[in-house]
Amino acid sequence: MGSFFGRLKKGLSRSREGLSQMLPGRNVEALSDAEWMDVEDGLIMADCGAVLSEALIARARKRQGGSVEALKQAMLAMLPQADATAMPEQGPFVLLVVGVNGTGKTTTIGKLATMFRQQGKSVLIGAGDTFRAAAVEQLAIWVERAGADLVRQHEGADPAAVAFDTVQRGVARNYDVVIVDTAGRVQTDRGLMDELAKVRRVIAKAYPEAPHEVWQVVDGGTGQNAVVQVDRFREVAGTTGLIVTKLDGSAKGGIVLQLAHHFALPVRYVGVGETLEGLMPFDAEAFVDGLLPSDQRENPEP
Ligand SMILES: Nc1nc2c(ncn2[C@@H]2O[C@H](COP(=O)(O)OP(=O)(O)OP(=O)(O)O)[C@@H](O)[C@H]2O)c(=O)[nH]1
Ligand SMILES: [Mg+2]
Repeated sequence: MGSFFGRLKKGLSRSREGLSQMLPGRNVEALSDAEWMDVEDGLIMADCGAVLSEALIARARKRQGGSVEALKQAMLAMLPQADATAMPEQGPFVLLVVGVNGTGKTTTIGKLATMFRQQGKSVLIGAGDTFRAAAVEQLAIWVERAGADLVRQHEGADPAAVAFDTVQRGVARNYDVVIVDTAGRVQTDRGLMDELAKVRRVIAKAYPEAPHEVWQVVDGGTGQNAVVQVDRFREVAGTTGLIVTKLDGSAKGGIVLQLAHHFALPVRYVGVGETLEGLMPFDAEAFVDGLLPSDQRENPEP
């Protein structure tokens, strides 16, 4: 756990350093108008977006002792509470994973499969990215390592058919968890977005309760475009939760706040690395702490 927070903190260091210059320090009781304006600029630079940044400042200023602590509380209040993912009492939990190209879908599925296996659950994965043989191979490696099972078809097969097969088999063989991978697609590609809608429809034909969740994987370094991506995927695929990856890189963490707030979607997990340990359940408090400069006296940085 320690290393996770370390990596998250390190990943968010750019945003934090930017904000540090704007924020006079966590102990300052009340900031001046000019200081608050600087803070607002800092939030915008950290990818929080102009509208949310203004709202955060307004909320923080309303709170007693309108300080960095008040800003933190305002941020926390804006993050929807993510309850633990509800597992169905009977039948498999079916998860569809969607998103733009290269955001980390397949890697994240590998990590999730491992996590579910470690919890003692049986896991079936569908290789719904049939565009490239390499995509299936990449998934197959993760699946084998996790000790999960894979449903695959030939290259170029209909992704909806793969999804249908996977869910049908998952139900028939009583798996605990079924996860369907999909090819990356840009939200402006009409044909591919229609295809995704079809994948979703067909999953429900195989098992009317499914999918229980549709998680969209977003690259934390995407910036404002992430808002457009989530907007369109939600419309087409019915996104129910978000996974924000690559927060160990040059991502500016404000996008997490912005997405969670704008769409009222829970952030389920965050990715902070390419390896297995690089996926962790989202912890709002740890995240906000990573984003904001810490109080140097109480909590010195290593
Ligand atoms: N640093 C870092 N890299 C990540 C993270 N998650 C995924 N990656 C890397 O991002 C790259 C793309 O990951 P994939 O899992 O193939 O992404 P994808 O969404 O399945 O890609 P397509 O199927 O091509 O759309 C790989 O090199 C991953 O190792 C993360 O949290 N941090
Ligand atoms: Mg992939």
